[in-house]
Amino acid sequence: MAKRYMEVACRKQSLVCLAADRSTMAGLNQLIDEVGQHIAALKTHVDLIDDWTAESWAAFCTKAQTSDLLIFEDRKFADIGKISRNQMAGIYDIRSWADLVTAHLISGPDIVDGLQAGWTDVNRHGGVLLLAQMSSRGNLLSPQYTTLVVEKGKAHDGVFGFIGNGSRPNELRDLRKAVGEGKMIWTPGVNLVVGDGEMGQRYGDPAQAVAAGSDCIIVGSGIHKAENPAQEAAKYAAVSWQALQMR
Ligand code: 5BU
Repeated sequence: MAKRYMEVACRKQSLVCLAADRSTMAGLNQLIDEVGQHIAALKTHVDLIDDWTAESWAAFCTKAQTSDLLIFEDRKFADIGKISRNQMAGIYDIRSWADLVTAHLISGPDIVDGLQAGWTDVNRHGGVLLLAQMSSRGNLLSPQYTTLVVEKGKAHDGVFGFIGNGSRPNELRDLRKAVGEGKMIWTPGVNLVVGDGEMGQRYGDPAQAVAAGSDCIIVGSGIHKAENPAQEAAKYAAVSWQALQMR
């Protein structure tokens, strides 16, 4: 999964994953049409769409694949293994279209086996990103918890990387030290305008995040709320690519 992502990133010269947090199918489709060429992955929250249908979602996923994008459902699974496996199915059938998903390790390592079994059930492969840190203020992922998540995640083939806190480069640097070079770090909480965001979100500088060891900057409102999303996405792509080359 890491290799697939880096191949796309190199083709597009962009380490940007777009957090496509729009609530209508039309809004989502428009966003991909506008910024698809500047981003390497597409992050979704399938359960926040008002007019979701299986057919419109399938068409949207085809559009994403045609735009050379990995599809990442940020579901933050957290239940026991067998339930997580079943949650990969259900009405949204995440296992059939998502290339990667996020999970907490709070319930123990079997959650990763459950998610991998979900993909196996439909003869697909996917990758899990474990939440080692979060970007929101006051979150309960303590340094000790982070250490344990990294320890368990590094030892599991089904985990290709971790979520690190993009709003705090120092935390990211520590995370990179603990992770080593074998797995990826993807980072939400980045914006060209650094500081506090809505409802406890915090933003750090995308170039600093990449310099500190991030392999992918996850950008939401910085792109989808911009007056000119394509122009903004191109900016984030350039900044991320330049920072990667410096690193
Ligand atoms: P923003 O608009 O750039 O703030 O969007 C950030 C996205 O990243 C949003 O979809 C969140 O669900 C997601 N996110 C986050 O902000 N912080 C985290 O720690 C994790 C995910 Br994990």
